[in-house]
Amino acid sequence: MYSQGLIGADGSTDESQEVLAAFQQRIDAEEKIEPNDFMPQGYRRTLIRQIGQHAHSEIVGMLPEGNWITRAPTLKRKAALLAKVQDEGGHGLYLYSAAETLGVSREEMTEELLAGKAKYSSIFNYPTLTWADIGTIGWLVDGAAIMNQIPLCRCSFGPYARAMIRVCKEESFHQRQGYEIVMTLAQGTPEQKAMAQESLDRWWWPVLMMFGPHDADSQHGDQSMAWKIKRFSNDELRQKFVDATVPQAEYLGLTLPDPDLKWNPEKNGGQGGHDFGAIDWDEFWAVVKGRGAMNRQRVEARRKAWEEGAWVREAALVHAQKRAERNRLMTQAAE
Ligand code: BYC
Repeated sequence: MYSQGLIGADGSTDESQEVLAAFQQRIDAEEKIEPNDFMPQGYRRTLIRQIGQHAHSEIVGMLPEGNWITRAPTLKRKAALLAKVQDEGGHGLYLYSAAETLGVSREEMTEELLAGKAKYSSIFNYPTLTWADIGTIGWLVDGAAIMNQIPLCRCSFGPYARAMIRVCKEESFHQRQGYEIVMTLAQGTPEQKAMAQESLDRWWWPVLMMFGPHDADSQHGDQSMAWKIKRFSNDELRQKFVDATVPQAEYLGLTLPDPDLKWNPEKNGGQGGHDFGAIDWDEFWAVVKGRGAMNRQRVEARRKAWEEGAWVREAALVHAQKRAERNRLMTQAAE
């Protein structure tokens, strides 16, 4: 078993240049790296950090939307929201399983989260104040997640890439149900349209922060790109997201809260793209470091679930041991 020191550690690695070059050749040849294959320690640590944080994000991400299940306006909306939140739980489980293939246990990852050492996405530290927030989260938060996760389907590490294929299919349903909620509100009464706009005003900038710091400040970006864990940089994905979302907002008749947003035909190597305003990185880092509106409640909710679920984990373990023992005795008797 690998030690807890693996989690959250940087991508530095101390294999020889020859070993690293041979591994890089496999990566450059687009071969998938599987759990039992050789991999540099830094590659393993980077994956444990990213997949573990991704798993935590999915599970913590159930909380802001779960908050609205009992208050959904119709039975149809409630059923869709319930299914979406359950999907997020499933995503967390695939991702914890993918991380476990790298030699870290779910207990270790959870303890790191509860100790405040492992991160989860900054976006889930904002509160869901109105029903419109449920639409906005589906449209924009899941929309940003898809932009980030489609390239992860081509991640060099096999189990992560395969998990992402199903996750992305489900995220696509989530994005559409969110967009449809916002569209209903935007085409509804003036009060409903105002609720949709107010929600968009609050979520737009935090959603842009989801993609992580600018490339110049991205600590892991270059190495993760070289190892083909990430296929696009943080800024590239953020730009693609803005360009995809502007026409969606126009179609809804809503205004993105950025006076500096404008089409720039020179951008993206002459293909054109949107210029947009400056992101408040002080807010981002404050939220990442635990000072967001909901950080304390989110971690407390996870701690409570972890402690109250201890008996389930113990019971499952004893049950598995009993079954293994029964199978052993039956095999012995048959011999
Ligand atoms: N929030 O060197 P960088 C979902 C950290 S779930 C918090 O660029 P990297 C959904 C970063 O971890 C969405 N921290 O890092 C679920 C690093 O700190 P550490 C979750 C962030 O890894 C339910 C430091 O900043 N998606 O969509 O190369 C309902 C420097 O950053 C954030 C994933 O996890 C952030 N936003 O790139 C609805 C996708 N951004 O670790 C929806 C997988 C950066 O050294 N992850 N940091 O302490 C990734 O693609 C990459 O990890 C990131 C960051 C693009 C997020």
